[in-house]
Amino acid sequence: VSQFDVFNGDADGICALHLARLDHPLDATLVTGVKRDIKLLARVPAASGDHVLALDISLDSNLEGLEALLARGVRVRYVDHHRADNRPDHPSLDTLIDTAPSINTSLLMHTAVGGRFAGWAVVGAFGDNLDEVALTLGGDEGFSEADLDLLRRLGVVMNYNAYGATPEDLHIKPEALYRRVQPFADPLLFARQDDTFSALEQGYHDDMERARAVAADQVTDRHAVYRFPATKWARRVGGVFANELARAHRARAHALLTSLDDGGYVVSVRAPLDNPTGADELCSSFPTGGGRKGAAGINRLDEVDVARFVDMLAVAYA
Ligand SMILES: [Mn+2]
Repeated sequence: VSQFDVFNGDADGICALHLARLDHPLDATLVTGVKRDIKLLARVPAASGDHVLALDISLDSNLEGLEALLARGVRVRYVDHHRADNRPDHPSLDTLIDTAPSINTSLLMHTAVGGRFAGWAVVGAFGDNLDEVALTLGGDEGFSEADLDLLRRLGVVMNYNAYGATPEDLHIKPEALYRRVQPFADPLLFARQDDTFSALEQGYHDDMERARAVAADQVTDRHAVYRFPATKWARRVGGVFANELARAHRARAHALLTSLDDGGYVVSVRAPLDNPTGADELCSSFPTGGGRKGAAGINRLDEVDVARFVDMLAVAYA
């Protein structure tokens, strides 16, 4: 029996996998990618009797790959917080899926492992901008304010590191980042002892400085739209910059359009933190869009559709 661990390359995906394997160590083949590279199940070469753990990747987006695995006799455990309207009813499929906006995959895994190694669940929650949940859980676990600040910084840079069009855009590829955290049951020790954290934080600050220098395309009390150039730094920092905007303007929806090399844009949408709904529906009305209620995206928006998208954003959050 072979084990395949399939996970989103962001903080949530890496922390969820890390919790699962700290709790139950197994030698697994890793399958992952950049944050937007979510159709991961289709490339899992599992055979009859093998086991797959799928973390933090939309079931709806992976339905074809999932059904192929189940048809081949593979057992699949699926833990996720993205919309899953087409969950197959199959005896070899075990799902733990919750789309509540205050839940993510590492928090689901936190519960699944009985609350062990909770620091990594706190990191995963901070990585998804779930600061209130992270502070509550971290406080209950006895972390000091200084510890929580370090866990927050770690979550932010692990999440930031997953953004890019391809793994070549990233400072460190998600599989390599997981291998770096793998020896550390305590995220505070990882942050203090492994130089990956300081390297990521330096890269993060350099990219954010470039992002903050960009003026908004359009801004009202209710929504704002930014356009970024087709550069590595823009592809890396866009998602985290959108989170920063969301925190700074809680009543406002934000859309960030990052230019693609061959024209068009990749789009990140953040619903207002005071009203964290509708981002998935807005993005899903475009062919390559999807995501969660509070944060969603479109993989390709053509220039000709930009005006229609901006109108829909304005209407959705009027
Ligand atoms: Mn996630």
